[in-house]
Amino acid sequence: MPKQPKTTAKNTNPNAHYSISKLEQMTKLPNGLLLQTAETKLLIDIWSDGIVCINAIKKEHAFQNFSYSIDQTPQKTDFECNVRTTFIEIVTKKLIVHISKNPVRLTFLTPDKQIINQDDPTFGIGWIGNEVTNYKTIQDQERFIGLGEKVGNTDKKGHSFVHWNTDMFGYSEFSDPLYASFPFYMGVLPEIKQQYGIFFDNTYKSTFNFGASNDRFSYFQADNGELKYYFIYNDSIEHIIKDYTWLTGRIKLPPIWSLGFQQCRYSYYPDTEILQVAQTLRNKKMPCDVLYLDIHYMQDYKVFTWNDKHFSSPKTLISHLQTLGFKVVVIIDPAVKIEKDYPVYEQGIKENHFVKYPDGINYTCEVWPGKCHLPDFTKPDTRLWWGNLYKELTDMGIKGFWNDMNEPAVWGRSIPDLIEFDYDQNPTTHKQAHNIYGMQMARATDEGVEQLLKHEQRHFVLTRSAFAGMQRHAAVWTGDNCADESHLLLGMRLVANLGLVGVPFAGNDVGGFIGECSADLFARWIAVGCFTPFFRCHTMINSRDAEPYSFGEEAEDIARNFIQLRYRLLPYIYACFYEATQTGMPLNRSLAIDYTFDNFIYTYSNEFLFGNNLLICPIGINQKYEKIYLPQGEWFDFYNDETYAGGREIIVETQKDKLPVFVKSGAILPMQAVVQHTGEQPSDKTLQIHIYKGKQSSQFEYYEDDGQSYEFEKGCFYKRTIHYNAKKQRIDFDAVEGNFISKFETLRVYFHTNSPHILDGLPSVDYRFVEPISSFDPYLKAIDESKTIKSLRFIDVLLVNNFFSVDLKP
Ligand code: MIG
Repeated sequence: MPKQPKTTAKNTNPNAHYSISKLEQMTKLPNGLLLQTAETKLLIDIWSDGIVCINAIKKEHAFQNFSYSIDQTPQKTDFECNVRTTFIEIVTKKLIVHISKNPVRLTFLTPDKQIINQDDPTFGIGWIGNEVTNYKTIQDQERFIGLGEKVGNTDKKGHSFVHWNTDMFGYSEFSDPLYASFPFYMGVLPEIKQQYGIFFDNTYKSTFNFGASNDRFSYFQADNGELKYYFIYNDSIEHIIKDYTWLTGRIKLPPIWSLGFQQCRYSYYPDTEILQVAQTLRNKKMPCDVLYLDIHYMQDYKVFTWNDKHFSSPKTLISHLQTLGFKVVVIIDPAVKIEKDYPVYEQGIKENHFVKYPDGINYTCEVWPGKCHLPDFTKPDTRLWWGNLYKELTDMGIKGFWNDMNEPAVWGRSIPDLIEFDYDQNPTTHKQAHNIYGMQMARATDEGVEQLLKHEQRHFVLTRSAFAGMQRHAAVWTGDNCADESHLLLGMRLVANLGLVGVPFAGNDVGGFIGECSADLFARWIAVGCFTPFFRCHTMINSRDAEPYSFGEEAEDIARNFIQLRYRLLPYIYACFYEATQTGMPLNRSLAIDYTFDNFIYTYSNEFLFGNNLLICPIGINQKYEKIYLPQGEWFDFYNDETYAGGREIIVETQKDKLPVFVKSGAILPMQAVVQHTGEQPSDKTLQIHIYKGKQSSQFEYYEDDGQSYEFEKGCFYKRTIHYNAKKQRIDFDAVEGNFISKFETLRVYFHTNSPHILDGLPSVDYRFVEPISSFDPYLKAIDESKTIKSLRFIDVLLVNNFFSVDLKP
């Protein structure tokens, strides 16, 4: 049972901290309880069996009842409310909320009375002026994971983080805050093998302290606003992520072209330069789907304009690139240049779209175009207006938009706090609107473009700034990183952390934005980037060329290998994205999701699973040997099928052209032939299914559709579960659901096993996932057999829609 809380005397000093005190009044509500003390009100709202919303405010305030993040309404939930002499107990099917009366403190328990989370008995929820904090007891051995775009290791214990979206050019391993805020974390309790999630729904500047500079408590705190949080309890991290993304929304199925390789720089111009990049990629057979136009395509950096000197006919350019199989993504920043007769400016003034000082004067800042006004994306009319401005661009055939600088970032880096925002008819200041600004810009873009494309063609939005729930609207990249090894590694931690907070579509600038990559580092970065959901090379103005063919022959071969691998893996990747739309599960899975209570994974924060089946161990190129960790289970070396028992560290030799990747035994990995872009039909219409022998049966949900329209909403998809039956050594293909016709006609099942003799009699090939590096250099060694799978057995069958089985025994 919870510890008996101490009582705190109310302090009469108005500058002092005070905590919620003794319960004075209690009202039962259909969904929970309203508790009142002398100074405060506390609402307990049951959202489902495992989700409870707690909201504490000062008595003189009213509950705001508004959130940009939440995308759900409470579910009708049965619960009991037992009122005892010293405490109240709310009991749902999954959870007990124990509320002591004097003072009012909360403890969350499992149905069998194990404490999962508990207010600090002395301080609980308290205020200093308007600043509000919830102090929590740190449980034995407790770990803290989540918070999204935050540096550091997976376990954030002993550290403190701030949420205040910041343009952090050239951040370091220790920088905080960065561009995006996700006030959601999960507590892991190894002692009792339990876990919970807390989403603090407050957009003011907030701090999360997991026992930094004190040995007494953890806390979350905001400068102002409500102490409103959702407590989520479930039986695994995976299910908590599912619940959290049920609350705050999940990604939409992206257009498949956005899952291909993307090439960017600051900036390609004029038009002939970007055409040349396109042509070179095609000539060199380096698959690519997307090219970017950064700020130099605009006239004087004015949004929604074109520089006609450098881009005399954008429409022709876009369709030319289209015929080469490229999509174009253009950048759009929030700030609007103050310039007479510039239509966006004139309309903005006339229709009142810009944020203002309290005296009604438009706020003026300075960014790329010079003096600018900022649209108020927290105002519904302004979002509509902004969304429509994309019309000229969508009319040209552009379906991808990149929202940068939306923290918002302005020269001088400190927007005065008194600037006013609509906040969807809850007028407020910059203090409350700052963190939500980027997400609302991305939302305006997303909703506008979707309207313009009439919900016929899927589109893509990329944002730098974000807040919880942003995943409904856009993908995110982690801003201005540096071309050094530490950034390659820390980038992977950022992407995995984003995955923990419901943002599966994320990536880093491959090759690093600032500075110049060595050829070896670039080659390694492409290999790692191939296993991130958003896969784009980008580099800063005034830096050397950074296309995958710009680093010499060897790096080019390695880059081609991994970009090709990306395309071969598309059937797997697309199915993983589909899963993300259904469950919120990320593509880059922190090992804390599946191996929550394995202490070792917390010292290997760079490693992650790509989808459910591939273990990626990002290592640099500077050391000759590196230590990696294989979690429990059995693992196949991706390149040569050597098998390893997991639950231990192993030492690997660093090889330029081999990123350590392992496949989980029992894995089902659908793949296809290489294409140069996703719009190209594979010449070989074979769906390749790689099965990795395991002791346990497994399954994979295969998903396919046209990759670009919304017809799937009307049943035009092709979905089937593939089962690997370990005992019978058989794979079963369930009957197809949906009425899309697969682009594959035949099926080849590859069976990976460390005891090949069991398959004697089956045809076999020497199989490679990556090609040998060409011997352009007479000193280079001949073909390296360590990247060949010898005599890989396979079975060919016709792909049919009904249930069928493939026997893996000859
Ligand atoms: O202050 O548009 O993070 O990706 O290339 C720089 C120019 C503004 C910052 C983005 C970067 C982009 C650059 N932008």
